Parts: sequence; C-alpha cells; structure tokens
Amino acid sequence: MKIRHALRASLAATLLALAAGAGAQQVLKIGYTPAKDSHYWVGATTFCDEVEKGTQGRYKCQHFPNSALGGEREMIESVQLGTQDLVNTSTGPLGNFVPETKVVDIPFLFRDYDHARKVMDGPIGQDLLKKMQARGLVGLAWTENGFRHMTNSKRPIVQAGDAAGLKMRTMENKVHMEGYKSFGLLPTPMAFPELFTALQQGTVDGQENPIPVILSSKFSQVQKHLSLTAHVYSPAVLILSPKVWEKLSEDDRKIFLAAAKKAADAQRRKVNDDEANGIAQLKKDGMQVVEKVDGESFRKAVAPAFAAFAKEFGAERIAAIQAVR
Ligand code: EAX
Repeated sequence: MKIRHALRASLAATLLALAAGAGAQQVLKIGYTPAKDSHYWVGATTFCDEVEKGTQGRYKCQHFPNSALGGEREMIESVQLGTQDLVNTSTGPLGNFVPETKVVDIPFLFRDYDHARKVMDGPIGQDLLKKMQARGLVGLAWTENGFRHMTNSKRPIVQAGDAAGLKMRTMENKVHMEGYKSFGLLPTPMAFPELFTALQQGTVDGQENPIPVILSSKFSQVQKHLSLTAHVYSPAVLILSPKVWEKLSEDDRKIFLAAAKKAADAQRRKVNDDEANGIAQLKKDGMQVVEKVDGESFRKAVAPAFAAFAKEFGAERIAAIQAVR
C-alpha cells in the first residue's frame, strides 16, 4: 500500500516536471520543399542548431523537408497565419505575397553568385526583407536556391531556339513566366510537390532548377537532358511567423537573426559544393549535359521583355541592381 502511494507520488512529480519542461521549451515547425541533406536542409539545420544553442534549449525545431507541409505557396500562407513557424523558401511564389520582391526574379539580372549575394546582403536585399513585415512575414535572412538550369526529356538545349516549343514547368511566378515565353518555352506553372510525377508521366517536357535541387530531387531519374543555362538566379529566404517574432525578447531576436545569417552562409556553401561536384554526379546518373550553352541567344531573346520589366519595376531599380559590383 505504502509503496504504491510512494510510486504514485513520484509519478505525479515526474509528470509535473515534464509539463514544466514542455512549457519552457518551444518546438518550432520548419518546412522546405527539397529533401533532407539538401542545401535547404543544411540552412535550416544550421539555423535551428544555433537557435537551440543560443537560447539554452528554450527553442528547438521540428523539421519538415520534402514538402511535408505543402508547396512553397502553401507554407508561406501557413507562416503568415501562424500555423507554421518557419519556412525556408525560394522566391517562386513570394511575389504574390510581397510584390516588391518580384524584381529579383528577372532572368539574366545577376551576373554571377558574387553579384547576387552582394545585392541580397546589401541595402537592396535588406530593404526587401523589411518589406515582408508589412505583409505579415518576418524575413530573417536571404538564404539561397541557386542559378536555375533547364532539364528536359526531348533534346539538348544549346541555344534559345532549342528551347522553343518545350512544355516547361515553372514556379508560380509571373516574372519567370514572362521571361521564359521570350525563349519560346510554353510555361506551365505548377507547385513543386507535383513536379516529379509530372516529369515521370510526361505531363511536361521539362523543368528548371538549380543543381542542388536537381540532385536532391533525383530528377536524373526522369530527365535525360541538362543544359547549364543559368537563365535566372533563384534567391531563397528564411521566414519566421510574426506570431513567434512578437513573443521574442530583444535578446532572443538577436539570437534568431544571427542564427539566420549563419544559416545563409551554410546554405550558400552547400550550393557552391553542389555546383562544383553535382554535375559530374548527374552525368554518372545518366544525364546528358550541355555545358557550353549559347547564353547570348537567351539574353537576346529576353531583351525585349526588359521593356515590360522596366515599366513594372522601374528602370532605375533594375539599373541599381545591375550596378552593384
Ligand atoms: O525552392 O519550386 C521550385 O522549383 C523551387 O526551386 C524548389 O521548390 C526549391
């Protein structure tokens, strides 16, 4: 009798301690479309480790890679609503929420990684992060997706003329779609979680994504041709729900922001690695790779669309981005 009493008391004490612990630790749900081990996972993991360390375990993360919480548009919506805490997402659908960010999705706007990273980390990019606040999103840092390249099941693409007529899955991004039409592509917007099956079933002929996405999503299983077109830079951003942000102390906010900066660095390093080693891997996996693309033919094709981009975003804003060295 006595022993049972004592057991019950100690069980009650344990439950109380557990409840107190649970109250002190908040688990943040973080989602992204690519798989575990991808560049997004590296960024997310770095962020979460830093936050957990910095807050002595008061905050930690639960990861949802592989679109487990939906496509990027859905996840941004959930973060806005506060039913999801964090998303590491490309700018694919972001312009539908924060129109000011659309300018960075213009094809052939950035010369190379160095240029793109300088712009995103400089006043222009930081100003865009701030613009997210007014739309119910807290942009912590620009991470990175990478320069996008075309894959397809029909033929090698060497010049813009080879792309003409191909049914190409695009992100739900008007700027991309406008630009790609000028290459003669038939843009078919589709959320990322549907893409692998669409390629497998031939609903679309091709898609375009950075090397780290092509690798981690195993598109080599369903696409024969890869062309290193680098036709657009694809930024990514780590976004926190305002519901979480509003509850953070000033010190914790600093910890979150510093963690996001480290996440961006780590994610970009993984992009560098995949760019350096991934193409050989994709060849090994059976892809035929066009490395020497006639970039000039694509630039020429898209040049007329720049008039429309200038009208929409302002010629000076575009020029200001191009002028960053
Ligand atoms: O952000 O939808 C896409 O093609 C994106 O590049 C992918 O979800 C990673």
